[in-house]
Amino acid sequence: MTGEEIFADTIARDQRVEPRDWMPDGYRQTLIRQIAQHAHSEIIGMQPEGEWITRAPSLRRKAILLAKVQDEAGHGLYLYSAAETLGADRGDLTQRLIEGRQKYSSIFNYPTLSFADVGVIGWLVDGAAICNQVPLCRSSFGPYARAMIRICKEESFHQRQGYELLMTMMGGTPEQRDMVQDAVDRWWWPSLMMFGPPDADSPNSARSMAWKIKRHSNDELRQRFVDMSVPQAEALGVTLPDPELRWNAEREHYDFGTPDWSELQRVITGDGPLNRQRIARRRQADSDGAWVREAAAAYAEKQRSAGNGSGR
Ligand code: BYC
Repeated sequence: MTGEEIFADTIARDQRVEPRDWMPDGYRQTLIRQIAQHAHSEIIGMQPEGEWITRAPSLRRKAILLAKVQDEAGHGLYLYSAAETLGADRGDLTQRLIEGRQKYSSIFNYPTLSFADVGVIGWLVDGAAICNQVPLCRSSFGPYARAMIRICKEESFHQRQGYELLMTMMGGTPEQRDMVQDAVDRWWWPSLMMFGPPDADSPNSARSMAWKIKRHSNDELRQRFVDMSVPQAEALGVTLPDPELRWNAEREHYDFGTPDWSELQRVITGDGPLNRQRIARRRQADSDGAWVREAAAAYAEKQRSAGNGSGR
């Protein structure tokens, strides 16, 4: 069989494509685009919650938040490593991010105004991420699928810590309950936008699904997220800010309103509330860390030449 036939057969039999296997260039480029965007999202996603580490209300909350934000850095590293198996260069991907040539999730361009936002990010943003990412554990590209298994385990812990934080606040003072409702009002619609544009306007979905990189369309996953979130909101005692939200017995799903798609377009093309600040911070971190990368590369080089010198 030719490489092309082996690839088609691997996809048809639901097996994994591995880095050394032949793959169509479009498949490789789609994966690099999606995995890099995903990795950038994890790294930029450290900023909104990271801003609250020094202002966490207790030592326990600070320790939990530190661990969570550190996990996001780890997710970024697994994903950049998966992209490297496709021939991408990590430094080049970072450059593309800070020059605005590659995207990261729209959700991280909104401000975190109170500590309730930390809980709502855990509940809704990590919840949306889980909905989107659990099917990616069965993605056709081996290194991506394997990275997602580990990431999903950690995301599920993140979601629980968010929900537990919100439960605690909802059992507190009226002001605390108002903070939670205000955070839900601000994050609900942007969370729905995390799944991408509606299927009719999603240029990449059909191709990605045929290659089994994506297993479900953007709208299918958005519906799954709404269905999952409504009972959780009821248990928490908050109102989701959508007057059109109601159970549809015929469809056996919740009907819901239409997100403002023009807002998603603005945010993913660099004009959201905090895009400039997020990228400026990332650019600063990249230049602050340059000496560490240089020192690590010089050390690796020295080890290599010492190894060569001793005949190993
Ligand atoms: N934000 O054809 P479409 C996390 C772009 S991090 C920005 O539907 P596709 C977490 C899309 O890239 C969560 N851009 O695309 C971290 C494409 O533009 P390009 C991140 C978006 O790829 C810290 C164009 O719009 N998760 O979990 O088939 C703390 C057309 O879209 C967005 C992932 O990245 C958006 N919302 O589907 C807490 C998951 N939506 O690239 C949590 C992996 C669309 O052609 N990624 N675009 O210039 C995916 O599943 C898919 O890439 C998407 C989009 C569903 C996002």
